[in-house]
Amino acid sequence: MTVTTTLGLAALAGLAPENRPAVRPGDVRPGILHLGLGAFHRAHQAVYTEAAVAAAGGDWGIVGVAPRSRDVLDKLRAQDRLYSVLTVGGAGGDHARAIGILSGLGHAAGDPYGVLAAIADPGIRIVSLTVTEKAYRMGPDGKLLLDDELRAQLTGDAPPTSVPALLARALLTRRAPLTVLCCDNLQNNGPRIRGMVEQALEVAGGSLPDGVEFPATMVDRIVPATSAAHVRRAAVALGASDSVPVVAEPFHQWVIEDRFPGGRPDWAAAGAIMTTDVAPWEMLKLRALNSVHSACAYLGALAGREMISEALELPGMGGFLRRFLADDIAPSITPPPGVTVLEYGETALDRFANHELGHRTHQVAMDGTQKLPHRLLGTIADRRRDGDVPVWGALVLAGWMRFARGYADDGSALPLDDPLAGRIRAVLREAPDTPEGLVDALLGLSEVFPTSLAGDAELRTELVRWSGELARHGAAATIAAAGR
Ligand code: CS2
Repeated sequence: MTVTTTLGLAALAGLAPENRPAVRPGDVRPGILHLGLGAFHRAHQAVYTEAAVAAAGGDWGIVGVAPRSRDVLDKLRAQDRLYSVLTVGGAGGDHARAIGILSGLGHAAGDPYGVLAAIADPGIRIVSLTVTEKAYRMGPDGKLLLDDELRAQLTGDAPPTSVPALLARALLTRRAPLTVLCCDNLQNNGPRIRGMVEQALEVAGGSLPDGVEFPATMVDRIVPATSAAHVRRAAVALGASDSVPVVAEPFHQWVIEDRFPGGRPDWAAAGAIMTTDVAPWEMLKLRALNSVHSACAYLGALAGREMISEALELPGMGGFLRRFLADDIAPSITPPPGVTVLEYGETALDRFANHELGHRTHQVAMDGTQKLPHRLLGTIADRRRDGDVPVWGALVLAGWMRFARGYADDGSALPLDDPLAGRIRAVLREAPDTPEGLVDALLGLSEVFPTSLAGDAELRTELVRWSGELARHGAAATIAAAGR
């Protein structure tokens, strides 16, 4: 099927009613500035916010700011700030809907002062973020990782293009009530970002003004990178070609701590859970979903599986992941009322099995040093505190360690896409290529492992044992045995 129309305001009237946006770009005045215009934001918070405004009104248009690349910005501009969300793997097949909640666009790398001016506008009452773990420039203890360049950005000697500098420089002058809403997969994300911003402000020569809140959130929707095939499918489902569609699973969830001094959209009207305590949700999601995702990614990539859904089909993978959930994860967390870890885990496994998503193991494997402390190391530390050896969690960690060597089991290269890739390569160059050498070298990364784990002899033994199994038998056979 050939689609001849291009998405834009002029194309909306020709779209099927169920594919049209719930609001038109420009009709809603901006109230939110969002840093991080990637696929996840566009398939999650933007969709919730559009539905909230359609249901309950309010000036809550989103000014979308791209931190680095301007590619998406230019394409969105050419489409009157419209894009579509293609939902795949649901009962009714592909479904695409245009989203019109973007009320403005900005570019942090190209025009950081424009972004500061936009945040200073009292009409903006929420600054939300999806910039991934590494952009916050925090160590595992939540301390700001200050280098000369970041210091110069904070003191005003260099343009504030990084996230800590944008937030700190904006808050030096911003007075009206404001909420900073972190929507990244960080443990205790709101308070953690607050601590980072306070440190950044101190370097910038200021302090946190009154009336700024940092609520915690739990965000959830699987949103893989959009492939060329997804672009073609989105055009067919939408009835117009879109150069920047995002693809997502049907499932979505958002739990938000309700502290918004400057007001907020009626997200509950769009299905979000507004609560006073996000922690049990956040813990559940990081530990029982994200860590299981990482397990599929590292062990699947080692076994040569390209997609998460294919990794899940490795013999024994399901059995192993269920043991990981039951033996290591469930005992270490208290889920929210009415939810069990095992049922939640089963739902996560069903979601990972969605073949239509085309979610690559290499994508989820990215940034392991930034992700694992939030999703896996807490489970391991809690089990060790209880005097237990988290056998399956150790296999996942050993999987990451072996992945970090840079080779799959068939000898093909694996990408080490991680801000600490240089450090990892350097320590591995010096280490003997043995299970002990690998484990000791990587446990020695103090940016990742707290001393309580790095110096834990029993944990080390377990990691060395699994590393040996992976080296001798490969990931596929190791998983087959673990899941039997
Ligand atoms: C994934 C997440 O890439 C990853 O690390 O585990 O992006 C995951 O898809 C989302 O958190 C699901 O909400």
